[in-house]
Amino acid sequence: MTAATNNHVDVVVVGAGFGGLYALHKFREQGLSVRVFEAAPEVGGTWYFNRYPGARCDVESLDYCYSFSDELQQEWTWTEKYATQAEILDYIKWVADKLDLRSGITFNTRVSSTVFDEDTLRWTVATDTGERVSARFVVMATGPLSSPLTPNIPGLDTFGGEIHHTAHWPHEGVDFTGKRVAVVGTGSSGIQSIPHIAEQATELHVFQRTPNYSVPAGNRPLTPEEIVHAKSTYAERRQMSWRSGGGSPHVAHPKLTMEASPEERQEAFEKRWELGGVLFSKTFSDQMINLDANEEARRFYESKIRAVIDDPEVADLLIPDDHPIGTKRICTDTNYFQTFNRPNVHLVSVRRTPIERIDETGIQTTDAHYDVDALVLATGFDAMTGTLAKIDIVGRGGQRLVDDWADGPRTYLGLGVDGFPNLFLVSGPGAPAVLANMVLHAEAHINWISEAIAHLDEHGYAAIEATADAVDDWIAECNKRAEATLFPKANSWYMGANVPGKPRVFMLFIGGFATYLDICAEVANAGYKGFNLLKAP
Ligand code: N01
Repeated sequence: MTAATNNHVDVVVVGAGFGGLYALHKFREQGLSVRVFEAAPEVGGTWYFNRYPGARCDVESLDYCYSFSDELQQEWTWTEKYATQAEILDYIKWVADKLDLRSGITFNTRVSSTVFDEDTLRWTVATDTGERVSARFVVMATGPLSSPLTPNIPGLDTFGGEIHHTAHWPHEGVDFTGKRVAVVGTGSSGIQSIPHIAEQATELHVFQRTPNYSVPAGNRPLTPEEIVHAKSTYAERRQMSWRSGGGSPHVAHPKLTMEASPEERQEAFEKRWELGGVLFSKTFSDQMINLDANEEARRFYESKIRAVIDDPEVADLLIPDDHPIGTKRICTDTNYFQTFNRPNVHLVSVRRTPIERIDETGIQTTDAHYDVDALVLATGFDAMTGTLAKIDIVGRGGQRLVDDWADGPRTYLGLGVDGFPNLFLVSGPGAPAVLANMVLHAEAHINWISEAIAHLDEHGYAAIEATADAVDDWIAECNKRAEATLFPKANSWYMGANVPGKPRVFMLFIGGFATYLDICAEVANAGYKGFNLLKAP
Protein backbone atom coordinates (compact mmCIF):
# COMPACT_ATOMS: atom_id res chain seq x y z
CA MET A 1 0.00 0.00 0.00
CA THR A 2 1.40 3.44 -0.84
CA ALA A 3 1.24 6.32 1.59
CA ALA A 4 -1.66 7.82 -0.31
CA THR A 5 -3.85 4.69 -0.27
CA ASN A 6 -3.25 3.44 3.25
CA ASN A 7 -6.58 3.42 5.09
CA HIS A 8 -5.27 2.83 8.61
CA VAL A 9 -2.91 5.61 9.70
CA ASP A 10 -1.65 7.48 12.70
CA VAL A 11 -2.81 10.89 11.48
CA VAL A 12 -5.29 12.28 8.99
CA VAL A 13 -4.64 15.92 8.13
CA VAL A 14 -7.43 17.87 6.46
CA GLY A 15 -6.12 20.56 4.08
CA ALA A 16 -2.89 21.07 2.16
CA GLY A 17 -2.25 24.76 2.72
CA PHE A 18 0.63 26.13 4.77
CA GLY A 19 -0.58 24.29 7.91
CA GLY A 20 -1.40 20.92 6.36
CA LEU A 21 1.84 20.72 4.37
CA TYR A 22 4.01 21.42 7.37
CA ALA A 23 1.95 18.90 9.39
CA LEU A 24 2.64 16.22 6.79
CA HIS A 25 6.37 16.96 6.82
CA LYS A 26 6.64 17.17 10.59
CA PHE A 27 4.60 14.05 11.38
CA ARG A 28 6.44 12.04 8.74
CA GLU A 29 9.75 13.07 10.27
CA GLN A 30 8.41 11.85 13.58
CA GLY A 31 7.84 8.41 12.05
CA LEU A 32 4.04 8.67 11.92
CA SER A 33 1.95 7.45 9.01
CA VAL A 34 -0.04 10.36 7.58
CA ARG A 35 -2.79 10.91 5.01
CA VAL A 36 -3.61 14.43 3.87
CA PHE A 37 -6.90 15.17 2.11
CA GLU A 38 -7.24 18.29 0.01
CA ALA A 39 -10.40 19.44 -1.78
CA ALA A 40 -8.43 21.28 -4.48
CA PRO A 41 -6.40 19.59 -7.23
CA GLU A 42 -3.26 21.35 -5.97
CA VAL A 43 -1.53 22.40 -2.77
CA GLY A 44 -1.84 25.97 -1.48
CA GLY A 45 -5.14 26.27 0.37
CA THR A 46 -6.26 29.88 0.43
CA TRP A 47 -3.48 30.80 -2.03
CA TYR A 48 -4.78 28.27 -4.51
CA PHE A 49 -8.33 29.64 -4.54
CA ASN A 50 -7.99 33.40 -3.98
CA ARG A 51 -6.43 34.36 -7.31
CA TYR A 52 -8.45 37.49 -8.08
CA PRO A 53 -6.53 40.31 -9.78
CA GLY A 54 -4.33 42.16 -7.33
CA ALA A 55 -4.32 39.39 -4.70
CA ARG A 56 -1.33 39.79 -2.42
CA CYS A 57 -0.46 38.97 1.13
CA ASP A 58 -0.61 41.75 3.72
CA VAL A 59 2.37 40.33 5.65
CA GLU A 60 5.84 40.96 4.23
CA SER A 61 7.07 38.12 2.03
CA LEU A 62 10.31 37.69 4.02
CA ASP A 63 8.17 36.84 7.04
CA TYR A 64 5.26 35.06 5.41
CA CYS A 65 7.14 31.83 4.66
CA TYR A 66 8.29 28.75 6.53
CA SER A 67 10.86 29.25 9.26
CA PHE A 68 11.41 25.61 10.22
CA SER A 69 14.12 25.00 7.62
CA ASP A 70 16.97 27.40 7.10
CA GLU A 71 17.66 25.64 3.81
CA LEU A 72 14.24 26.73 2.54
CA GLN A 73 14.79 30.28 3.78
CA GLN A 74 18.16 30.51 2.08
CA GLU A 75 17.18 28.89 -1.22
CA TRP A 76 13.97 30.78 -1.93
CA THR A 77 14.23 34.41 -2.98
CA TRP A 78 11.20 36.70 -2.76
CA THR A 79 11.00 39.37 -5.42
CA GLU A 80 8.71 41.94 -3.77
CA LYS A 81 8.06 43.34 -0.32
CA TYR A 82 4.51 41.97 -0.40
CA ALA A 83 4.23 38.83 -2.50
CA THR A 84 1.53 38.25 -5.08
CA GLN A 85 -0.78 35.29 -4.78
CA ALA A 86 1.01 33.71 -7.76
CA GLU A 87 4.43 33.98 -6.14
CA ILE A 88 3.18 32.58 -2.82
CA LEU A 89 1.54 29.68 -4.63
CA ASP A 90 4.79 29.03 -6.53
CA TYR A 91 6.62 29.01 -3.21
CA ILE A 92 4.18 26.53 -1.66
CA LYS A 93 4.42 24.25 -4.71
CA TRP A 94 8.20 24.47 -4.58
CA VAL A 95 8.23 23.44 -0.91
CA ALA A 96 5.80 20.59 -1.60
CA ASP A 97 8.10 19.26 -4.35
CA LYS A 98 11.30 19.79 -2.43
CA LEU A 99 10.03 17.92 0.62
CA ASP A 100 8.28 15.27 -1.48
CA LEU A 101 4.93 16.07 0.08
CA ARG A 102 2.62 15.35 -2.85
CA SER A 103 2.96 11.60 -2.36
CA GLY A 104 1.16 11.93 0.98
CA ILE A 105 -1.75 14.02 -0.30
CA THR A 106 -5.00 12.85 -1.82
CA PHE A 107 -6.23 15.74 -3.99
CA ASN A 108 -9.72 16.54 -5.27
CA THR A 109 -11.10 14.95 -2.15
CA ARG A 110 -13.15 16.60 0.53
CA VAL A 111 -13.47 15.14 4.01
CA SER A 112 -17.18 14.86 4.70
CA SER A 113 -17.21 13.39 8.21
CA THR A 114 -15.04 12.16 11.02
CA VAL A 115 -16.53 10.00 13.76
CA PHE A 116 -14.88 9.02 17.03
CA ASP A 117 -15.10 5.45 18.31
CA GLU A 118 -14.89 5.40 22.11
CA ASP A 119 -14.02 1.69 22.19
CA THR A 120 -10.94 1.95 20.00
CA LEU A 121 -10.14 5.66 20.60
CA ARG A 122 -9.83 6.06 16.84
CA TRP A 123 -11.49 8.29 14.28
CA THR A 124 -13.13 7.10 11.09
CA VAL A 125 -12.66 9.75 8.43
CA ALA A 126 -14.95 9.61 5.39
CA THR A 127 -14.52 11.52 2.14
CA ASP A 128 -16.78 12.63 -0.69
CA THR A 129 -15.07 10.09 -2.94
CA GLY A 130 -16.20 7.22 -0.71
CA GLU A 131 -12.91 6.58 1.09
CA ARG A 132 -12.91 5.62 4.76
CA VAL A 133 -9.71 5.94 6.74
CA SER A 134 -9.12 4.96 10.35
CA ALA A 135 -6.82 7.37 12.20
CA ARG A 136 -5.64 7.83 15.73
CA PHE A 137 -5.39 11.60 15.32
CA VAL A 138 -7.23 14.06 13.11
CA VAL A 139 -5.67 17.46 12.44
CA MET A 140 -7.97 20.10 10.97
CA ALA A 141 -5.73 22.37 8.89
CA THR A 142 -8.81 23.66 7.11
CA GLY A 143 -8.01 27.37 7.21
CA PRO A 144 -9.94 30.15 8.94
CA LEU A 145 -11.05 31.81 5.69
CA SER A 146 -11.97 28.92 3.42
CA SER A 147 -15.76 29.02 3.17
CA PRO A 148 -16.67 31.87 0.80
CA LEU A 149 -19.97 33.66 1.39
CA THR A 150 -22.41 34.41 -1.39
CA PRO A 151 -24.83 37.11 -0.29
CA ASN A 152 -28.48 36.36 -0.12
CA ILE A 153 -29.52 39.13 -2.53
CA PRO A 154 -32.91 38.47 -4.16
CA GLY A 155 -32.62 37.65 -7.85
CA LEU A 156 -28.87 36.91 -7.83
CA ASP A 157 -29.49 33.70 -9.78
CA THR A 158 -31.39 35.61 -12.47
CA PHE A 159 -28.40 37.77 -13.47
CA GLY A 160 -27.68 37.26 -17.18
CA GLY A 161 -24.00 38.20 -17.20
CA GLU A 162 -20.94 36.59 -15.66
CA ILE A 163 -20.61 36.31 -11.86
CA HIS A 164 -17.27 35.76 -10.12
CA HIS A 165 -16.54 35.39 -6.41
CA THR A 166 -13.06 36.63 -5.48
CA ALA A 167 -12.44 33.38 -3.59
CA HIS A 168 -13.31 31.22 -6.62
CA TRP A 169 -11.59 33.17 -9.35
CA PRO A 170 -11.27 31.39 -12.71
CA HIS A 171 -7.76 30.04 -13.29
CA GLU A 172 -7.63 31.40 -16.81
CA GLY A 173 -8.31 34.91 -15.46
CA VAL A 174 -11.13 37.24 -16.44
CA ASP A 175 -10.91 39.95 -19.08
CA PHE A 176 -13.19 42.87 -18.23
CA THR A 177 -12.12 44.90 -21.26
CA GLY A 178 -15.10 46.69 -22.77
CA LYS A 179 -17.41 45.59 -19.96
CA ARG A 180 -19.54 47.34 -17.38
CA VAL A 181 -18.72 45.76 -14.05
CA ALA A 182 -20.18 45.84 -10.54
CA VAL A 183 -18.14 44.88 -7.49
CA VAL A 184 -20.09 44.14 -4.30
CA GLY A 185 -17.95 44.26 -1.16
CA THR A 186 -15.10 46.45 0.02
CA GLY A 187 -13.10 44.24 2.36
CA SER A 188 -9.50 43.18 1.64
CA SER A 189 -10.47 41.20 -1.47
CA GLY A 190 -12.56 44.03 -2.97
CA ILE A 191 -10.02 46.69 -2.10
CA GLN A 192 -7.19 44.75 -3.77
CA SER A 193 -9.11 43.81 -6.90
CA ILE A 194 -11.00 47.07 -7.59
CA PRO A 195 -7.96 49.06 -8.91
CA HIS A 196 -7.16 46.25 -11.38
CA ILE A 197 -10.74 45.81 -12.55
CA ALA A 198 -11.04 49.59 -12.96
CA GLU A 199 -8.15 49.60 -15.42
CA GLN A 200 -9.96 47.19 -17.74
CA ALA A 201 -13.65 47.91 -17.35
CA THR A 202 -15.40 50.64 -19.32
CA GLU A 203 -17.51 51.42 -16.24
CA LEU A 204 -17.05 50.13 -12.73
CA HIS A 205 -19.66 50.51 -10.02
CA VAL A 206 -18.42 49.71 -6.52
CA PHE A 207 -21.21 48.78 -4.12
CA GLN A 208 -19.96 49.62 -0.66
CA ARG A 209 -21.94 48.81 2.46
CA THR A 210 -19.34 49.52 5.14
CA PRO A 211 -16.31 51.67 4.32
CA ASN A 212 -13.06 50.06 5.43
CA TYR A 213 -9.74 51.31 6.65
CA SER A 214 -7.00 50.54 4.15
CA VAL A 215 -3.35 51.47 4.36
CA PRO A 216 -1.17 51.52 1.24
CA ALA A 217 1.17 48.55 0.99
CA GLY A 218 4.05 50.66 -0.26
CA ASN A 219 4.92 47.59 -2.25
CA ARG A 220 8.14 47.52 -4.27
CA PRO A 221 10.74 45.08 -5.52
CA LEU A 222 13.18 43.89 -2.86
CA THR A 223 16.71 45.03 -3.60
CA PRO A 224 19.57 42.50 -3.82
CA GLU A 225 21.11 44.17 -0.74
CA GLU A 226 17.90 43.73 1.26
CA ILE A 227 17.74 40.07 0.31
CA VAL A 228 21.36 39.44 1.27
CA HIS A 229 20.82 41.23 4.55
CA ALA A 230 17.59 39.38 5.33
CA LYS A 231 19.11 35.99 4.55
CA SER A 232 22.15 36.63 6.68
CA THR A 233 20.01 37.78 9.63
CA TYR A 234 17.07 35.43 9.30
CA ALA A 235 17.64 33.87 12.72
CA GLU A 236 17.28 37.24 14.47
CA ARG A 237 14.35 38.23 12.26
CA ARG A 238 12.51 35.05 13.16
CA GLN A 239 13.38 35.35 16.83
CA MET A 240 11.82 38.81 16.90
CA SER A 241 8.75 37.44 15.15
CA TRP A 242 8.32 34.57 17.61
CA ARG A 243 8.50 37.04 20.51
CA SER A 244 6.19 39.61 18.93
CA GLY A 245 2.50 40.37 19.31
CA GLY A 246 1.66 39.40 15.73
CA GLY A 247 4.35 37.12 14.36
CA SER A 248 6.28 39.77 12.42
CA PRO A 249 9.57 41.38 13.42
CA HIS A 250 8.14 44.75 14.38
CA VAL A 251 7.63 46.27 17.80
CA ALA A 252 5.29 49.03 18.85
CA HIS A 253 6.57 52.47 19.83
CA PRO A 254 7.98 52.32 23.39
CA LYS A 255 5.60 55.01 24.68
CA LEU A 256 1.83 54.95 24.95
CA THR A 257 0.06 57.13 22.39
CA MET A 258 -0.71 60.05 24.67
CA GLU A 259 2.65 59.86 26.44
CA ALA A 260 4.36 60.62 23.15
CA SER A 261 4.64 64.27 22.13
CA PRO A 262 2.58 65.31 19.07
CA GLU A 263 5.81 65.29 17.02
CA GLU A 264 6.76 61.80 18.24
CA ARG A 265 3.26 60.55 17.49
CA GLN A 266 3.32 61.98 13.99
CA GLU A 267 6.74 60.49 13.35
CA ALA A 268 5.68 57.07 14.65
CA PHE A 269 2.53 57.02 12.51
CA GLU A 270 4.52 58.17 9.46
CA LYS A 271 7.01 55.36 10.02
CA ARG A 272 4.27 52.74 10.22
CA TRP A 273 2.57 54.26 7.19
CA GLU A 274 5.83 53.76 5.29
CA LEU A 275 5.99 50.14 6.49
CA GLY A 276 2.55 49.76 4.95
CA GLY A 277 -0.53 47.74 5.61
CA VAL A 278 -2.12 46.02 8.53
CA LEU A 279 0.56 46.74 11.15
CA PHE A 280 -0.55 50.38 11.24
CA SER A 281 -2.96 49.28 13.98
CA LYS A 282 0.02 48.37 16.17
CA THR A 283 1.94 51.66 15.95
CA PHE A 284 1.36 52.17 19.68
CA SER A 285 0.64 49.34 22.07
CA ASP A 286 -2.50 50.99 23.46
CA GLN A 287 -4.08 51.79 20.13
CA MET A 288 -6.52 48.89 20.26
CA ILE A 289 -7.51 49.30 23.89
CA ASN A 290 -7.84 53.05 24.39
CA LEU A 291 -10.37 54.99 22.36
CA ASP A 292 -8.46 58.29 22.65
CA ALA A 293 -5.29 56.60 21.43
CA ASN A 294 -7.22 54.99 18.63
CA GLU A 295 -8.70 58.36 17.67
CA GLU A 296 -5.18 59.77 17.20
CA ALA A 297 -4.40 56.99 14.74
CA ARG A 298 -7.76 57.43 13.03
CA ARG A 299 -7.21 61.19 12.56
CA PHE A 300 -3.78 60.58 11.05
CA TYR A 301 -5.35 58.00 8.76
CA GLU A 302 -8.14 60.33 7.67
CA SER A 303 -5.74 63.09 6.70
CA LYS A 304 -3.70 60.67 4.58
CA ILE A 305 -6.74 59.34 2.77
CA ARG A 306 -8.43 62.70 2.19
CA ALA A 307 -5.22 63.90 0.58
CA VAL A 308 -5.48 61.38 -2.27
CA ILE A 309 -9.21 61.56 -3.07
CA ASP A 310 -10.25 64.37 -5.42
CA ASP A 311 -13.93 64.61 -4.51
CA PRO A 312 -14.55 65.42 -0.80
CA GLU A 313 -18.02 63.85 -0.96
CA VAL A 314 -16.55 60.60 -2.22
CA ALA A 315 -13.94 60.83 0.54
CA ASP A 316 -16.74 61.24 3.11
CA LEU A 317 -18.24 57.98 1.90
CA LEU A 318 -14.94 56.09 1.80
CA ILE A 319 -13.76 57.02 5.29
CA PRO A 320 -15.22 54.82 8.02
CA ASP A 321 -17.19 56.48 10.78
CA ASP A 322 -18.73 53.49 12.51
CA HIS A 323 -15.82 51.56 14.05
CA PRO A 324 -12.43 52.34 15.59
CA ILE A 325 -9.49 51.88 13.24
CA GLY A 326 -8.12 48.33 13.36
CA THR A 327 -11.16 46.70 14.94
CA LYS A 328 -11.85 45.20 11.53
CA ARG A 329 -8.76 43.91 9.79
CA ILE A 330 -7.04 46.88 8.16
CA CYS A 331 -6.82 46.29 4.43
CA THR A 332 -3.60 46.64 2.47
CA ASP A 333 -3.96 48.27 -0.91
CA THR A 334 -2.22 49.68 -3.92
CA ASN A 335 -3.95 52.79 -5.28
CA TYR A 336 -7.37 51.85 -3.94
CA PHE A 337 -8.55 55.33 -3.00
CA GLN A 338 -6.95 56.93 -6.06
CA THR A 339 -9.08 54.58 -8.19
CA PHE A 340 -12.15 56.62 -7.23
CA ASN A 341 -10.62 59.63 -9.01
CA ARG A 342 -11.01 57.81 -12.32
CA PRO A 343 -13.94 58.93 -14.47
CA ASN A 344 -15.02 55.33 -15.13
CA VAL A 345 -15.33 54.42 -11.42
CA HIS A 346 -18.46 55.17 -9.39
CA LEU A 347 -19.05 54.57 -5.71
CA VAL A 348 -22.52 53.45 -4.67
CA SER A 349 -23.21 53.58 -0.95
CA VAL A 350 -25.39 50.59 -0.21
CA ARG A 351 -25.92 52.12 3.23
CA ARG A 352 -27.67 55.13 1.73
CA THR A 353 -29.38 53.30 -1.08
CA PRO A 354 -29.60 49.58 -0.28
CA ILE A 355 -29.58 46.92 -2.97
CA GLU A 356 -33.16 45.77 -3.50
CA ARG A 357 -32.54 42.99 -5.98
CA ILE A 358 -30.45 41.76 -8.84
CA ASP A 359 -32.13 41.12 -12.17
CA GLU A 360 -31.06 39.87 -15.55
CA THR A 361 -29.34 43.12 -16.51
CA GLY A 362 -27.89 44.44 -13.28
CA ILE A 363 -28.44 45.76 -9.79
CA GLN A 364 -31.50 47.64 -8.56
CA THR A 365 -30.98 49.83 -5.51
CA THR A 366 -33.62 51.92 -3.78
CA ASP A 367 -32.91 54.81 -6.17
CA ALA A 368 -31.43 53.52 -9.42
CA HIS A 369 -30.81 50.59 -11.72
CA TYR A 370 -27.21 49.85 -12.66
CA ASP A 371 -26.83 47.98 -15.95
CA VAL A 372 -23.76 45.74 -15.84
CA ASP A 373 -22.24 42.92 -17.86
CA ALA A 374 -20.29 41.32 -15.02
CA LEU A 375 -20.74 41.01 -11.29
CA VAL A 376 -17.87 40.48 -8.85
CA LEU A 377 -18.73 39.29 -5.37
CA ALA A 378 -16.02 40.25 -2.90
CA THR A 379 -18.33 39.32 -0.08
CA GLY A 380 -16.05 37.44 2.29
CA PHE A 381 -16.17 34.23 4.24
CA ASP A 382 -17.93 32.34 6.98
CA ALA A 383 -14.71 32.75 8.93
CA MET A 384 -13.12 30.53 11.57
CA THR A 385 -15.97 28.04 11.93
CA GLY A 386 -17.58 27.81 8.47
CA THR A 387 -15.42 25.06 7.04
CA LEU A 388 -15.38 22.97 10.21
CA ALA A 389 -19.18 23.18 10.31
CA LYS A 390 -19.37 21.60 6.85
CA ILE A 391 -17.59 18.48 8.11
CA ASP A 392 -19.76 16.22 10.25
CA ILE A 393 -17.46 15.96 13.27
CA VAL A 394 -18.89 13.49 15.78
CA GLY A 395 -17.15 12.97 19.12
CA ARG A 396 -17.97 11.08 22.30
CA GLY A 397 -21.52 9.79 22.70
CA GLY A 398 -22.50 11.00 19.22
CA GLN A 399 -21.91 14.63 20.20
CA ARG A 400 -21.57 16.86 17.12
CA LEU A 401 -19.11 19.75 17.00
CA VAL A 402 -21.68 22.01 15.30
CA ASP A 403 -24.10 21.46 18.18
CA ASP A 404 -21.37 21.93 20.77
CA TRP A 405 -20.51 25.26 19.10
CA ALA A 406 -24.09 26.45 18.57
CA ASP A 407 -23.49 29.48 20.82
CA GLY A 408 -19.97 30.08 19.48
CA PRO A 409 -16.81 28.02 19.14
CA ARG A 410 -15.48 26.40 22.33
CA THR A 411 -11.85 25.27 22.41
CA TYR A 412 -8.96 24.96 24.79
CA LEU A 413 -6.01 27.01 23.46
CA GLY A 414 -7.63 26.81 20.04
CA LEU A 415 -6.10 23.34 19.83
CA GLY A 416 -8.50 20.88 21.44
CA VAL A 417 -12.17 20.46 22.29
CA ASP A 418 -13.68 18.48 25.17
CA GLY A 419 -15.57 15.45 23.93
CA PHE A 420 -13.33 15.20 20.85
CA PRO A 421 -10.17 13.35 21.94
CA ASN A 422 -7.20 13.38 19.56
CA LEU A 423 -8.86 15.97 17.34
CA PHE A 424 -6.61 18.99 16.86
CA LEU A 425 -7.43 22.33 15.27
CA VAL A 426 -4.82 24.41 13.44
CA SER A 427 -5.17 28.20 13.51
CA GLY A 428 -8.79 27.94 14.52
CA PRO A 429 -11.01 29.76 17.01
CA GLY A 430 -9.52 30.37 20.44
CA ALA A 431 -6.02 30.90 19.02
CA PRO A 432 -4.52 34.20 17.77
CA ALA A 433 -4.78 32.70 14.24
CA VAL A 434 -5.49 35.52 11.78
CA LEU A 435 -4.22 38.11 14.25
CA ALA A 436 -0.74 36.66 13.75
CA ASN A 437 1.49 35.72 10.83
CA MET A 438 -0.38 32.61 9.73
CA VAL A 439 2.69 30.70 8.57
CA LEU A 440 4.51 30.92 11.88
CA HIS A 441 1.23 30.37 13.69
CA ALA A 442 0.63 27.13 11.78
CA GLU A 443 4.20 26.00 12.49
CA ALA A 444 3.72 26.68 16.20
CA HIS A 445 0.49 24.69 16.30
CA ILE A 446 1.92 21.73 14.41
CA ASN A 447 5.02 21.71 16.61
CA TRP A 448 2.83 21.68 19.72
CA ILE A 449 0.67 18.86 18.35
CA SER A 450 3.73 16.88 17.31
CA GLU A 451 5.22 17.18 20.80
CA ALA A 452 1.90 16.23 22.39
CA ILE A 453 1.75 13.07 20.27
CA ALA A 454 5.37 12.25 21.17
CA HIS A 455 4.50 12.74 24.85
CA LEU A 456 1.55 10.35 24.60
CA ASP A 457 3.70 7.73 22.91
CA GLU A 458 6.59 8.06 25.35
CA HIS A 459 4.30 7.69 28.35
CA GLY A 460 2.05 4.94 27.04
CA TYR A 461 -1.07 7.03 26.51
CA ALA A 462 -3.47 6.52 23.64
CA ALA A 463 -5.25 9.85 23.58
CA ILE A 464 -5.40 13.44 24.77
CA GLU A 465 -8.63 15.31 25.43
CA ALA A 466 -9.27 18.82 26.71
CA THR A 467 -11.34 18.92 29.88
CA ALA A 468 -14.65 20.79 29.90
CA ASP A 469 -13.34 23.04 32.68
CA ALA A 470 -10.25 23.95 30.71
CA VAL A 471 -12.40 24.84 27.70
CA ASP A 472 -14.77 26.94 29.80
CA ASP A 473 -11.86 28.74 31.46
CA TRP A 474 -10.11 29.38 28.15
CA ILE A 475 -13.23 30.82 26.55
CA ALA A 476 -13.74 33.04 29.61
CA GLU A 477 -10.11 34.15 29.30
CA CYS A 478 -10.49 34.90 25.57
CA ASN A 479 -13.70 36.84 26.21
CA LYS A 480 -12.21 38.79 29.10
CA ARG A 481 -9.21 39.80 27.00
CA ALA A 482 -11.41 40.75 24.04
CA GLU A 483 -13.73 42.84 26.21
CA ALA A 484 -10.75 44.84 27.43
CA THR A 485 -10.11 45.94 23.82
CA LEU A 486 -11.98 47.96 21.22
CA PHE A 487 -12.47 44.94 18.93
CA PRO A 488 -16.05 44.09 20.02
CA LYS A 489 -17.13 47.57 18.84
CA ALA A 490 -16.99 46.52 15.19
CA ASN A 491 -19.34 44.31 13.20
CA SER A 492 -16.41 42.25 11.97
CA TRP A 493 -15.99 38.69 10.81
CA TYR A 494 -13.80 38.27 13.92
CA MET A 495 -17.11 38.62 15.79
CA GLY A 496 -19.11 36.44 13.38
CA ALA A 497 -21.09 39.60 12.56
CA ASN A 498 -20.91 39.15 8.78
CA VAL A 499 -22.97 35.94 8.75
CA PRO A 500 -26.69 36.30 9.47
CA GLY A 501 -27.63 34.28 12.56
CA LYS A 502 -24.04 33.50 13.60
CA PRO A 503 -23.43 33.91 17.35
CA ARG A 504 -21.77 37.23 18.08
CA VAL A 505 -18.60 36.31 19.97
CA PHE A 506 -15.01 37.37 19.46
CA MET A 507 -13.52 34.15 18.15
CA LEU A 508 -9.79 34.75 18.68
CA PHE A 509 -7.23 34.95 21.45
CA ILE A 510 -6.27 38.61 21.51
CA GLY A 511 -3.43 38.47 24.05
CA GLY A 512 -0.63 38.43 21.48
CA PHE A 513 1.34 35.76 19.66
CA ALA A 514 4.29 35.46 22.08
CA THR A 515 2.02 35.44 25.14
CA TYR A 516 -0.08 32.73 23.54
CA LEU A 517 2.96 30.62 22.70
CA ASP A 518 4.16 30.95 26.30
CA ILE A 519 0.78 29.73 27.58
CA CYS A 520 0.82 26.74 25.21
CA ALA A 521 4.37 25.88 26.31
CA GLU A 522 3.44 26.17 29.99
CA VAL A 523 0.50 23.81 29.48
CA ALA A 524 2.75 21.24 27.80
CA ASN A 525 5.52 21.61 30.38
CA ALA A 526 3.01 21.02 33.15
CA GLY A 527 2.18 17.60 31.67
CA TYR A 528 -0.60 18.94 29.46
CA LYS A 529 -2.49 20.80 32.16
CA GLY A 530 -6.18 21.03 31.30
CA PHE A 531 -6.07 17.91 29.15
CA ASN A 532 -6.90 14.36 30.21
CA LEU A 533 -4.39 11.81 28.96
CA LEU A 534 -6.14 8.52 28.28
CA LYS A 535 -4.79 4.97 28.37
CA ALA A 536 -5.84 2.53 25.65
CA PRO A 537 -9.08 0.74 26.63
O1 N01 B 1 -14.12 39.71 3.06
P1 N01 B 1 -14.69 40.78 4.12
P2 N01 B 1 -12.73 39.75 2.26
N1 N01 B 1 -24.38 43.55 0.31
O2 N01 B 1 -15.66 40.02 4.96
C1 N01 B 1 -19.56 43.16 1.90
C2 N01 B 1 -8.29 38.02 4.48
N2 N01 B 1 -7.75 38.53 3.22
O3 N01 B 1 -12.72 38.55 1.37
O4 N01 B 1 -18.71 45.12 5.92
C3 N01 B 1 -23.37 44.43 0.26
O5 N01 B 1 -13.64 41.53 4.77
C4 N01 B 1 -19.16 43.47 3.30
O6 N01 B 1 -19.88 44.58 3.80
P3 N01 B 1 -20.07 44.76 5.40
C5 N01 B 1 -8.26 39.16 5.50
O7 N01 B 1 -8.04 38.63 6.77
C6 N01 B 1 -6.47 38.93 3.22
O8 N01 B 1 -12.54 41.03 1.60
O9 N01 B 1 -20.53 43.41 5.90
N3 N01 B 1 -22.13 44.19 0.72
C7 N01 B 1 -17.67 43.72 3.09
O10 N01 B 1 -17.44 45.00 2.56
C8 N01 B 1 -9.65 39.72 5.34
O11 N01 B 1 -10.08 40.49 6.43
C9 N01 B 1 -5.92 39.45 2.11
O12 N01 B 1 -21.07 45.81 5.54
C10 N01 B 1 -21.92 42.98 1.26
C11 N01 B 1 -17.32 42.69 2.02
O13 N01 B 1 -18.53 42.31 1.39
C12 N01 B 1 -10.45 38.46 5.11
O14 N01 B 1 -9.63 37.65 4.30
C13 N01 B 1 -6.67 39.59 0.96
C14 N01 B 1 -22.93 42.00 1.34
C15 N01 B 1 -16.67 41.45 2.60
O15 N01 B 1 -15.47 41.80 3.17
C16 N01 B 1 -11.79 38.66 4.43
O16 N01 B 1 -11.64 39.58 3.35
C17 N01 B 1 -7.98 39.15 0.97
C18 N01 B 1 -24.20 42.33 0.83
N4 N01 B 1 -25.22 41.47 0.91
C19 N01 B 1 -8.52 38.63 2.11
N5 N01 B 1 -22.40 40.91 1.93
C20 N01 B 1 -4.54 39.91 2.16
O17 N01 B 1 -3.65 39.24 2.64
C21 N01 B 1 -21.12 41.20 2.20
N6 N01 B 1 -20.83 42.45 1.80
C22 N01 B 1 -4.26 41.27 1.72
